[in-house]
Amino acid sequence: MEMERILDLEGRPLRPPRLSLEESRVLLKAMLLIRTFDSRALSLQRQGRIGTYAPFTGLEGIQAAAVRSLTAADWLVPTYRDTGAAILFGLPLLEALAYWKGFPDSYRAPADRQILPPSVPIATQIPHAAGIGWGLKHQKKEGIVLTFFGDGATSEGDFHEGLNFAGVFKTPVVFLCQNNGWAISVPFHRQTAAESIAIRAQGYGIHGRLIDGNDPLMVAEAVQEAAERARSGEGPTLIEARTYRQGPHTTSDDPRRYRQEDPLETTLGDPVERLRLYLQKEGAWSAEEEEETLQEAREKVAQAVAELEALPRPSPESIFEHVYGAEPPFFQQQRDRFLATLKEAQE
Ligand SMILES: Cc1ncc(C[n+]2csc(CCOP(=O)(O)OP(=O)(O)O)c2C)c(N)n1
Repeated sequence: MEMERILDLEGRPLRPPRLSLEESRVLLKAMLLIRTFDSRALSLQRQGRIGTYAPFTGLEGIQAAAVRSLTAADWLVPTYRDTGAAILFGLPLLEALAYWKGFPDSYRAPADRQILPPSVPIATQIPHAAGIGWGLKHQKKEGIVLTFFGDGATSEGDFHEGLNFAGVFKTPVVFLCQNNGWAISVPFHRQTAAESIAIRAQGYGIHGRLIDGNDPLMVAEAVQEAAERARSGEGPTLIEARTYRQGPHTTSDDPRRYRQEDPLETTLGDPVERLRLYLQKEGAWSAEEEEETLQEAREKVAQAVAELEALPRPSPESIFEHVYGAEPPFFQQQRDRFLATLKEAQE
């Protein structure tokens, strides 16, 4: 299976893209917004103003290009790495930041957006996505599901169960693997002996596609086509988007301990840079426009940070909220013990 790409590393189109120049400009602006968010969030963590954070710099092309195919009828099923996708699908910046600051009732989507809370246990969201897709089909509702996961997630049983189920029941789901080459310190070649993740789609009887994830025009096209297939009843697609995580796995990780030089960095380049070069060559992007976009993005993020820091501290027992609809007795006992320990410590 060949990796598909539209833009080369210098932003030259190898074939005419499906996206118009105006659509590509909107895409670049979206990528710049989430890149600005990501670098600000990383600084906030380093300053002790939010908790652990999972950066996505280098993956903006995938996240921004993928969600542009979603409508209000659709569902986004993200992981901890997909804050950018959630923001661009409508999650308020404040909700995203509050999640990383540990507010238990954060990451709330607006009423017209269906975004699941980010999945931290690896791959558990894959069967959720398959199940939501099945539910939509069963209830004859319009709408499709887009779920993200990493290369490491494909070694979990949940990946097999989710894709197998989706294949058998032809659920309207786009399974989007952001293969960033690493699962923390484990390199991709230790995940599978298969030549790619995309090729494994064959084993599930579903459509598979291997694409350059640092080529935002390619991602936009592949996800749009997968979304169209899902909407027209043709079932799920597994897309493997090859990419490179520029930062650490999370802020608790130091990649220099396991990753010195990575060929992915040079063979895939930077998604923002590639789209920018393309638009500049087409005369559709200028340095002034970039500065304006970044200025606007910085203001939006600064506003959200100010709102975040004005929020009242959540009470310690709020970590017990939103876990069960009807609380079982052991859970109530846990809370009582927790509060008693807290009181003891305070005294
Ligand atoms: C079930 C489970 N096992 C282990 C972990 C610890 N863990 C957190 S992230 C991670 C690596 C995931 O790698 P990948 O799926 O490639 O996603 P990436 O973080 O690279 O986006 C692991 C093993 C976890 N969160 N959940």
